[in-house]
Amino acid sequence: MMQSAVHTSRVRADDRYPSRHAPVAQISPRHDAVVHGNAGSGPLTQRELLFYQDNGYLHFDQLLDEADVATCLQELQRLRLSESIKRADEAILEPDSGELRSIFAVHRSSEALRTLCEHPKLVGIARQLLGGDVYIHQSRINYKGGFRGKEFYWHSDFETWHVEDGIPAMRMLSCSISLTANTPYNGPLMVIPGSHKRYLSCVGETPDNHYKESLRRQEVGVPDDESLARLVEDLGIAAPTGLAGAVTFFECNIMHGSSSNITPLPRSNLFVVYNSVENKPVEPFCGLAPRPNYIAEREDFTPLPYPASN
Ligand code: 6CS
Ligand code: FE
Repeated sequence: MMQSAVHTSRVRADDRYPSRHAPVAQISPRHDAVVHGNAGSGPLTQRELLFYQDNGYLHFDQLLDEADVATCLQELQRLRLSESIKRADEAILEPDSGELRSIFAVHRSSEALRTLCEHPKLVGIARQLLGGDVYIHQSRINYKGGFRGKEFYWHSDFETWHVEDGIPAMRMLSCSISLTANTPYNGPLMVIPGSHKRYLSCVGETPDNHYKESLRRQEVGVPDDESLARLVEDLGIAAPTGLAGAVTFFECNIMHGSSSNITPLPRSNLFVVYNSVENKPVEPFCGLAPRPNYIAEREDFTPLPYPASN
């Protein structure tokens, strides 16, 4: 009794998804809608909306033109070879090899990548799923190199965005754009279909400046083994793959991760996180200072233009 009083006292009254407070993990139901718009308000059919509603992701084998994606891959090669980029705060290096792992806020640093992040096909789908105007909460390239590209351990993005960035509700999504082929062998995105309907609270307090560690190798804000086993037993795993130009939209609370890449074939993806303008961040629920703006937007909530003028 005493103990739970101690723990609950640290939970803010406006925190609808407490995590990293209690000494044991908990699985609780989701409180928010999954699809916030409707058929007719965008390019997705009723069938696609229902698939997303049930599974928490939606995959398109060839949504974008090869040419658009090829320009972005060239841009990635340029960024990857630039020493100044590697030294920038936005660049995240692998913990052991020092190889480039991610570059954040690429919609701010690269014209070509910004253009792709604002592509009307992507914005149209994000607007339909999120029910209206959206802005970019985060963008990044994950360069999972060949031979020794490291994994991203299982996590719900929302858990981190809620606890560390202060995003109040599940009204955001990620879009993963394949810049190289994602095959069953080179560490593609894996999702647990349907896991977006359950919220897994995590054990362990958030350390100061957690992002400096977590973006290289995440250890706090990941599910415990028992909860993860339960999810997979109930729901299974899907790993959508595709050539460059394939796109996977996935709900902010879906459990996902990816394995390391020991093939010689790099797996490079551009990730864009769209958030509803009605779901702007408040103070982080962990009580610590917010993460830098290049990881989690909290200054510029200008809605992305749509329909675009092209
Ligand atoms: O902490 C973050 O915001 C990021 N980390 C991971 C492992 N996935 C989502 C997100 O980009
Ligand atoms: Fe993630």
